[in-house]
Amino acid sequence: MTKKLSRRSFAKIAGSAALVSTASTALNPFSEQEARAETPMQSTQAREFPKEFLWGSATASYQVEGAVKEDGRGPSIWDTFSHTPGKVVENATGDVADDHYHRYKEDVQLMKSLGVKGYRFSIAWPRVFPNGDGAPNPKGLDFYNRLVDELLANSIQPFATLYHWDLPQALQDRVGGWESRDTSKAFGEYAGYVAEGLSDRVKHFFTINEFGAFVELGYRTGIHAPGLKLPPGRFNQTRHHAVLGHGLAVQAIRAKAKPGTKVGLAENMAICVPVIETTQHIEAAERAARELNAQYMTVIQEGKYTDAYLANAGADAPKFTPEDLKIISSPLDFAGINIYTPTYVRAANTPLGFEVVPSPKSYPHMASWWLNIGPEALYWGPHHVAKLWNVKEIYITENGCSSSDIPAADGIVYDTDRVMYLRNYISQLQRATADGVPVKGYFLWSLMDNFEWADGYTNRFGLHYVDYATQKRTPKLSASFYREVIARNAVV
Ligand code: PNW
Repeated sequence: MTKKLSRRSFAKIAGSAALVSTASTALNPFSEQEARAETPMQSTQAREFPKEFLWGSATASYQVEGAVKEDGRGPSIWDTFSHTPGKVVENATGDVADDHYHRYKEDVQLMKSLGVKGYRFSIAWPRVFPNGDGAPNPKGLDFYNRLVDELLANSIQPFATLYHWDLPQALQDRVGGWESRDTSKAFGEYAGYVAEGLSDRVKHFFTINEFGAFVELGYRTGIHAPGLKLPPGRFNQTRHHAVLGHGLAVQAIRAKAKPGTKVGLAENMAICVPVIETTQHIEAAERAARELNAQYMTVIQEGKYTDAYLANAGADAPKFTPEDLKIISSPLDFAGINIYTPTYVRAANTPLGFEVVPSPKSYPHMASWWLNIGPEALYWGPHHVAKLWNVKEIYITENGCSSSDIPAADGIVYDTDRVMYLRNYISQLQRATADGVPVKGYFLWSLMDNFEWADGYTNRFGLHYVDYATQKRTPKLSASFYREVIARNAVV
C-alpha cells in the first residue's frame, strides 16, 4: 500500500537525523522493523522487482572451505600456487579460509537471517576426483550432500558451480591442465558424476565460473594458478579447451541428471556500456558485446568464433573441428553473468564500428584496483545477452565489491561505500527487469569475507565480516541493507 510521507513523519526523520551523531552507538542497525514501517513507500513501490525474483548470495569452494587435506581431498592448482612464496599477498593460502567445511550449518543460518532464497556455491573437483579422473572419492561428494540437505531444510535453493578454478593438481601435472583436451574430457566426466549424485535436489548447475578470468589470469598473465604466461597460439588453444570442457559438461549433465535439471554457465563477460544512451552508441555497444566476448560467450551462444577474432589471431587462432563447435554451443537453459565493472564503448569509424573508451585516471573504483564503479553495467549486461542471443533466463551470478572494512567501536562495519555501490547497481538491475529483460535472480558476492585469490585476505567482499583469528562472522551494515532489499523485493 502506498504511504505518503506525512509532515509529521518527515519531522520525525529529520529530528532523529539530528540525533545520529550523539546517539549512533545506541542505534541498533539490525532491528529495523520500526524503521521499515516509517519509511515512505511511494518511490520504493515503483522500484519493485518481479514477484518470483530470486535473491541469493554466493561463495566458491577454495575461497571459503579450508579443510584442504580432509576426507581424501587431493591437491588443487591453487594449493600449489598459494604455497609458492610470492604468488599471493602475504603468502596467504586457503588452508583454513572461512572453515566453511566445518561451519556450513552456521553459514546457512547467516543466509537465513538475510532472507536469501538461493545459495550459489562451488564444488571442489579434487574432493570428488582427487586425481582429476579415475576413481571418485565418495567422501568428497558427501560434504556437498550434507550442505545441500542443510540448505533445503532451511528453504534455500542450492545452485552449484562445477568449476570455480580449483583444478586437480594431478591434471596439471599429467596433461598440462586446460592446455590439453584431456582436461576438457575429464571435466565432462566429473560434471556428469556430480549431476548424477546431486540432481535429485540440485536443480541448477553452472559449468564453469569466469572463463574470462581463470584462463586470462592463469595462462596469460600468470597472476593466478597455475601461473603460466603462454605465447598467443598455446593460449588461444587453452581458451578453446575451456569452452570445449563447458560443452562436454553440458552434454554429460543432460545425460546423467534427473529430468528438469537446468544447466548454464557463470561468465564475466566484458559488459559494454554505451558512453551515452543514443541509438548510435547503443548499437556500437551491442557490436562490441559480441566481439569482445568472442572467445567465450559468443562462441558458446552462436557455435562459431567471430571472423574478426579468427582474422586477428591469424596463425595463432585455435585449432578446432566443426564437431567441437557443436559441443561448445550445446543449448543452455539459462545464462549466468558475473558483473562488477563496465567497459565503456562509443560508436566509431573503425572496421567493427566501435571503440573502447579507456578510463581516465580519476575514474572511481572500490578497494580492488580493477573494480571501477559503473552501475549501468547491471542494466546493459543482461540487456545485451537477451537481445543478442535471445536468452530467456538470466541470472546475475555475481555482483558485489571490496571495501576497506574496519569494525567500529561497537564491532559493526559501517560499510556505507558498499551500500552505495549496491544500491546504485541494484537500481540499474531493477531498470532492466522493468524493461522486461528476463533476469530471474541475483547472487551477491559474497556471503562473507574470504580468500580473494592473489589478493589473499586483504580485500574483503563479504556481507559478513570474518575475524580470521576466531572465525567469528559479524553482519556488516550492507547485510542489513540487503535484508531490506530482499524483504521489500525493491531497491531501498
Ligand atoms: C570473481 N578482475 O573474480 C570471482 O568469480 C570470484 O571468485 C572473486 O572473488 C570475485 O570475482 C571478486 O574478485 C574476479 O581482475 C577476479 O577483473 C578478478 C577480476 C574480475 C573478477
